[in-house]
Formats: sequence, structure tokens, C-alpha cells
Amino acid sequence: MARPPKPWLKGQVDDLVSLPQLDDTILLQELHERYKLKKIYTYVGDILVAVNPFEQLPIYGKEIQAKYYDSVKSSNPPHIFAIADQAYFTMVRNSRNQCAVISGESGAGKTESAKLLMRHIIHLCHSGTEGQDIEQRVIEVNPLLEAFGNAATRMNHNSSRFGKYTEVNFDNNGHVVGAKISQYLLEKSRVVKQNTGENNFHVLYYVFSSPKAQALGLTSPRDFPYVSTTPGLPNAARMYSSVVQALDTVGFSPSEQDNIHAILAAVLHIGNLAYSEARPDQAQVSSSPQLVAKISELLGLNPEELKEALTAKTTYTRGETIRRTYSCELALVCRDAFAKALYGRLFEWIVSHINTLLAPGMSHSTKKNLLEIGILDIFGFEHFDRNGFEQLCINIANEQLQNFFNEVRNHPVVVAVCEITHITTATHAHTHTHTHTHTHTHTHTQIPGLSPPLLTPAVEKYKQTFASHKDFAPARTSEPCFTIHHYAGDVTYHTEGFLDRNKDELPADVVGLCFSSNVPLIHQMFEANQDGQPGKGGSAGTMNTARKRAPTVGHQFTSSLRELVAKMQRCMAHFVRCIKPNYEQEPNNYVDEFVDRQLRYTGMLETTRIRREGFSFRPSFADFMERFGILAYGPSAQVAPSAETCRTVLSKSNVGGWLVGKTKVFLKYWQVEQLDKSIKLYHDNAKTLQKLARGFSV
Ligand code: AD9
Ligand code: MG
Repeated sequence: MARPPKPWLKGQVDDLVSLPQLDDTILLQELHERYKLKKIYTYVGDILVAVNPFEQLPIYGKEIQAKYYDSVKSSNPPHIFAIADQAYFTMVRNSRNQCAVISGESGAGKTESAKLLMRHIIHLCHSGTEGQDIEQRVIEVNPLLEAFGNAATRMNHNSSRFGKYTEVNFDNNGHVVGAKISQYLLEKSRVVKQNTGENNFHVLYYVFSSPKAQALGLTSPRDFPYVSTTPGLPNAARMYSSVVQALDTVGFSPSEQDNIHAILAAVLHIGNLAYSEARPDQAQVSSSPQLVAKISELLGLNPEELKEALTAKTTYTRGETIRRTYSCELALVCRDAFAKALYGRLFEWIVSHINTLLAPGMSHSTKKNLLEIGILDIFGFEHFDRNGFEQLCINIANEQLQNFFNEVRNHPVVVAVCEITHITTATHAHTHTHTHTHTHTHTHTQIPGLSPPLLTPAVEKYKQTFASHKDFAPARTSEPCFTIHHYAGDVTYHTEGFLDRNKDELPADVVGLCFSSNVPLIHQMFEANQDGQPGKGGSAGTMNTARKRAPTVGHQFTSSLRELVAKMQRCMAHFVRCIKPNYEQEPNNYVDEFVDRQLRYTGMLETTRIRREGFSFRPSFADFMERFGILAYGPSAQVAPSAETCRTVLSKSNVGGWLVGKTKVFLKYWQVEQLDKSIKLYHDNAKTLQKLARGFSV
């Protein structure tokens, strides 16, 4: 019989991998014990688990930040700052790019963790006054993006409705020189419709607090259908000021800020446009001329042309122009598409403008040598009563991240389902060429051979294609839905509106109208569509003006995800797993079953076991010597990387259990930490010696 493990003080062990025994129950209990002691951070090997406290804890102050400055991980309690510390100093010492992947379900604390991580990285750089300006601007990007991209949902009062990857660039001295944001899939449908108990994007309420509100015609949210379900946000005025301050700091000019205000107001006013039937299937704008005039004024458009574009569609067939009027129902769809496009493109423009403003101001040759730390904060796994195209995309992203985390390849059926959403119409299915490189060609390569999805409902298509796949289940009801067995549980998707959402088209008349705007920003926002390319911000295209088809939302999304994962694979990755202790978003409430489910589906324990026993770090001889060669040969020695020289370093460092292969060194995660510790000691000693030498020379 196995001997019982030695007892340990519950909740006192910082790294659960060091426990004499670790299984699901112990993991859960330990996290619970620590949570009771307000120890929300715990290491499980090299993964940081962060349990959302839903209250402000006094653990983020300057004095705590000072403790996590170039410190050995085990010398301080687990903390998000320790991850920042490790990432930053590993980058500086080894000239290696780093990334932090923050995962967890909606409301688990990803965005807050990302901000804390960023704050501490900026603290660690502590560059001279020259750099402080750029550092402050990098920090201010967060409130700005949150205002435009976050909204209150049932899961989280400040839920990110887009994914973001923030790269901070550093020079060789470890000083911040710039930053770049990539954004993924803003949930535009929220602009025109929100589920019960949910809100629109924050900024659409804040803008009512603008001193210019009256001039913009913004009376009260109550008067605007897109935001009228909520009487307004309690902290709107204060938040409005912080957004304006962020815009100033990041570098948006007063006229650019005026443009932003005007577009936000226009979006809100568009929601008030009403229609009546002039004749059957012929809608006309029935709202007041003042409303049409206001929208036109804000967007720099001709009011008559605006009414035309919103009530009919022009097509060109064999040299003939045909104008098809809309029914009231279609006119409303067109109106909402217009509002969504305006908001979505404004968001894209803001992100791309931030990137211009924060681009490293250096020559091209220096730029190439920049180091970077990327932080990924993407929407959490979603499972509602009714799940649509957006949920599928969001869950695919989570699925991909989980795979990245597990270091295994893509989850075949999920990616394949997304690939199938690339197909928009029969005529385009077979001409659509995919050039991206990806690791899962099996199902994908079969898709151009399918019969046209528009002729049969999408769900039929999925059924035919994936019928035999173990992770795909067609619905048992007559409703158009299907179920996917995700890593985080089963989700049933309703395919209603799938293809439209995937195409995300805006009628050519509206695109053309906006292109004619005398407001340069509006003109620019719709410019890209004129040649069939997607909007500048790089998100999904929304056109049907040109012969060339814009890539669909699904296509753009999956290929940008793939690009992202490929990029992260080239970095040294740090993982933060956020856990939501209860559904109610309240402090001092830890529901075991709720946490247990999150731990299980993320495979925490399994990953831990693999990481503890496996060789998770496998550098080439060259990489190993570059990073650790100094330990045996000193900083200036020219030593060729080989199995022999690597062995010498390892033997000198007193780390046991490593392997040296034909081309690579095989190390366990804790061995890397031990080597890093020795490197730090080496540098510290060198610094002391320098100081002493300086003392003597005075
Ligand atoms: V979503 O997928 O974007 O819907 P997140 O990003 O995982 O979600 P978020 O970071 O927004 O969740 O956290 C939700 C809320 O939890 C925050 O608004 C805070 O009120 C609360 N929170 C999260 N982390 C902390 C923390 N470290 N300390 C205190 C926290 N409160
Ligand atoms: Mg978030």
C-alpha cells in the first residue's frame, strides 16, 4: 500500500506542484483555502492561477511592485507582478521575445490581469523622463479601448467584446519605444441590439456627458432606441472625462476627437430612423427631416442621397442600372447594418490610429532589433441559452488558445466548421482560394468540393460534412442548430443568420454614399471598400461593391488567429489562468463545483502533470548557449554551441536530470528556473564588482 503523503499546512504552499501529492480534489481544496486567506494567486508549476477576488485587495501598491523587481520567483508569494518580472527580465537578459496568454471564462479577470501585467512591466522599465511619455500613452490605451470595446453583460459588468493582443516594443536597453494593438472581432451586433439585461458599448452612454452633447443632439439615452434599455450609466460623466483624457494623452487631435464624437452621435441618431410603406415593398423614411438633416450633417452627407441609399439598392447588370426598393423590414436591416458598419469602422480606425501614434519612432534598421512582450486578452468561452455565429468564433478562439496551451495541434472539427463558414455563395465557393498556412488540412481541403451552402441550409452542410466526427452532433430538434463538443463543454449553435453574419455585407449604395462624404475620416473609413478590400483596421470586410469579394468574417478571423498563434509560438510564453469563483460576481463566495468545472475543462491537472514530468523546454544548442553559456564560459568567450559545451554548462550549474540530444537540450521547467537564478546571481555579482571597482578608482 502506498504510504500516506506527509501533511502540509493547508493553503500555505505557493506552488502546488511541490506538494507531495496533487490531484483534482487537492487542487480545488488548496485554491479554496488560499482564497479564504485572500491569497488569490497560486503557482501550479509555471502556470499562474488567479482567482478573481471581486474586491480590491491591497496587493498592487508601489511597495509591492518594488518587491517584484528582478526577484527570484520563489522568494515572493505568487503574483501577477512576478509573471511580468520574469517576462521582462528574461527578455532583457536573453534578447528573446515574450508573450503572456491570459485565459479564463467571461468575468474571470483576464482584462484586469492584462492591465496589472502591463502596469508592472512599465514599472520595471523605469526609463528616464524621455521614455515616460510613451509609457503613459501605452497605459492610457486601455481605458480608451475599454470604452469603445467593452459593455456590461450578464457575465461581467465590463466585458470585453473584442479580443486584443498588445505588443509593447523595447530597445536593447529594455526601454519602451512603442506599442501595437491587434484587435479581433468586435461584436458589432451589440450596437443595434442587446440581449435582455445587457448594455451597449460603454462609450455610447458616456458621450451623453460631453459638453458638446446638446450640439450633437444628444438629449438622453432614453430618446435613443439603441441605448434606451438602460437609463444611462451611473459613472458616465467621470468615465467620459477619462476617455477624453486618454484620447488627449495617446495623441488624438481635437479635430479627430470631434470626428469621433460626431460618428458616435450619428450612430445613435440612426437608431431613430423610422420607415413607412409608400407602396408595397417600397419603404420611405418617415422620420422628421430634422433627424435626416442631423445625421447628414454629422457624417458630411447629402440628406437626399442618404434617404435614397437607405431605401433602395442599385445593381448593375449588363450595362443596365436597376434600382430595387426595400420593404420596411429590409430598410430596417439596412439601417442597422449602416450603424454597425459606422461603429465597427470607427473602432478599427481608432485602433489603427493608436498604432500610428504609438509606433516606435526609430529608423527601420533599429526597428528590426526591437524586443517585444505581447499580452493576449481575448474574450472568454461563451455558452448562452442561444448561441450564434459570434459565439462560434469566440469559442474557436478559446479552443485555439487551449490547444496552444496544451501544445497540441488544432481541434479539427471546430476549425473545420469555421472554415465552412468561409463559403458565402455557391458561385464563390470554388473560386475562393486559401493561401494561409495552417496545420490542419484534412477537412478544409474537402470543403471547395461541397454543394452550395445557400441551396441547402448551412446546418445541412455541416451535418453532411461532419456527421461522423466525434465532436460534432446535429441537433435532435427540427430547429436549425448543431452542437459542438468543445474542450469546455457542449455548445449548441443556432445557424439562423450565420451566413449573413459571416458575409457582413453593407449595401454598395451606403458604401458609395459614405465614400462621397466631405468629412475626410468618413471618406477614409469607407475608402478601402472601393477596390474590394476590407477596411483599413484589418478586420472583416463589409462590401459587395466590387467584383473581388472581401474575405468573410470567419475567414479573416481564423487566419488572423492562426497568424497570432504562429507568432506566439516564436515567443517564450507565460500562462495566466483566471478563475471565476462564483457566478454572482461577488467577493467571499467560492463555489466548489463552479471552480471545479473550470479547472477540469482547462485540463489544469493534466497540463501540470505533463509539465512536471516532461521536458517542456527544448532549446537548440545555439539558443541554450546564448542564454546560459555565460555560466561556464563568461560573457566574452567565443564558444561554439555543441552537445559538449552545453553539457559543460549544465554540469557546472549543479542542475540534475537534464538530457542533451542530437541538436537540442531537454530541460524541465524548474531546471530552467534554476539556471535563470544562476544567471541572475552572475549579473548581481558582476554589478557588485563594478561598484567596488568604481569605489577604488575614486
Ligand atoms: V470577459 O471575457 O472580457 O467578459 P474578463 O476580462 O475575464 O471577462 P475582467 O478582467 O473584466 O474579466 O474582470 C471582471 C471583473 O472582476 C472586473 O471588472 C473587476 O471588478 C473584477 N476583478 C477582476 N480581477 C480583479 C482583481 N485582480 N482584483 C479585484 C478584480 N477585482
Ligand atoms: Mg475582458
